[in-house]
Amino acid sequence: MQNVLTLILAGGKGSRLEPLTLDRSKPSVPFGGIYRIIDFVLSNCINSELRRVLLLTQYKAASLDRHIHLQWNFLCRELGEFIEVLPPQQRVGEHWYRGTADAVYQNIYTIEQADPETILILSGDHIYKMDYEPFLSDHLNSNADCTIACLPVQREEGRDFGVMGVDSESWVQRFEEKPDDPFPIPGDSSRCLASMGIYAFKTSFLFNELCRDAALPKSSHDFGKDLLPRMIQKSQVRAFTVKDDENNPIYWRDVGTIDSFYEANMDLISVEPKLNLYDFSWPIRGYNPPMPPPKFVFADEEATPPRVGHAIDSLIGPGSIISGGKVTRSVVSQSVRVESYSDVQDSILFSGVTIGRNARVRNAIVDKNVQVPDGFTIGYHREQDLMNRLTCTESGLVIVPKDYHFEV
Ligand code: ADQ
Ligand code: ADP
Repeated sequence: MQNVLTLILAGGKGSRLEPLTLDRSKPSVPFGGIYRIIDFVLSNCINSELRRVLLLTQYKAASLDRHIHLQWNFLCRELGEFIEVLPPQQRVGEHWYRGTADAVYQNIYTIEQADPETILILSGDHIYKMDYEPFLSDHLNSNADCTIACLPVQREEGRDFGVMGVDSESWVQRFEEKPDDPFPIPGDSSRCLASMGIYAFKTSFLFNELCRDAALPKSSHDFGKDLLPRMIQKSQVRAFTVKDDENNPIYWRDVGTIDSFYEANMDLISVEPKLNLYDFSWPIRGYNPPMPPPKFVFADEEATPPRVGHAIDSLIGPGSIISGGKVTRSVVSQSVRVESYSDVQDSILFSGVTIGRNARVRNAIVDKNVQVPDGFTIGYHREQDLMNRLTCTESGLVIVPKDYHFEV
């Protein structure tokens, strides 16, 4: 792992996650109560003993930058360990990053300084737990120029990914980025092999490919669209199917839409979640503020009217107080207040949210610092939610943007 430099592509706009990404990039969107999306890939790196990490940012990076400086500042530079944010510096050309390959190309001098033998490229947008060691070992042992991590997915889902065809020894024969009609895995007509956007490269090979691509005027300078399809023509590109300890494909989600973001959060509160945060052998590091444990007060079902200060089937973050209100099947961040006689169901509340007395909230994602006024409802009357100019999805979710003020 000493000779590996990890680059995390963290510049994605995440427009399909708006309004959650109006102020922040997709990797810094809060997730699962105390985490940001980026915390999953960074935790995977630390747990896999990868301690030389550069994050390539671009779009609205202030929130991500602050998060990294506050929460991921424990590595020791003197020992050659770092997690460092590289904002676009326009050092190689006069433009911002074009595609993902261009983001790497523009930082080629910084990468050279670390002098790695292998470059691991990851995406900052995904929710998953993965030990990168078996993947990197396969890459080194097979002497591949490039190895792509992949998972079998349903064929229709393949339209959102790079899809690969491999021979019996896992060498890639074919690669198409987001094909209209993804080609199946031989012998398994319902599924195809999707790229996870995780690549291991021999450094010298990657540098050559990046320099060649940079000179091509028609290239969009993207790994999936340009470099990988070109590379498989003449190089040794390998596919590695990622499996868990029981030899099953791992849980991995690109939470690219509001619906997939919501579902991945809701998975966490199921009794047997697909992504288990309570597996202490693979800790996910989140925001760890000096805050007291969550508190639940005023639970009196005998009172008239009954007061029910409790939460069930939910995650509740530190510093939150459920004070006479009821929270069901919800993910609640830190420093949230749920006041008396209120009712929160099937919702995600980001930090600093207050749910006023007698308010009712369901099927909602409420972004930071929103005060839901006393007696207000969200998720019950679509017309009222639309009138308040909240985002309403076809699936019935309502999103309240950060710092939104309700007119009362
Ligand atoms: P997409 O996810 O569609 O497909 P893209 O939107 O380019 O590809 O994002 C890849 C990663 O790069 C994300 O983490 C994003 O945040 C980041 N990123 C995007 N543009 C960037 C830029 N200019 N600078 C820095 N970072 C940037 C890719 C592959 C597919 C593969 C899927 C898996 O192209 O082949 O199947 O990922 O999700
Ligand atoms: P966002 O809306 O994405 O939270 P911020 O810039 O407010 O954007 O927060 C980005 C990062 O800074 C997060 O990691 C958050 O935990 C941290 N942060 C924000 N405000 C504070 C604060 N007052 N004290 C400590 N950390 C903070």
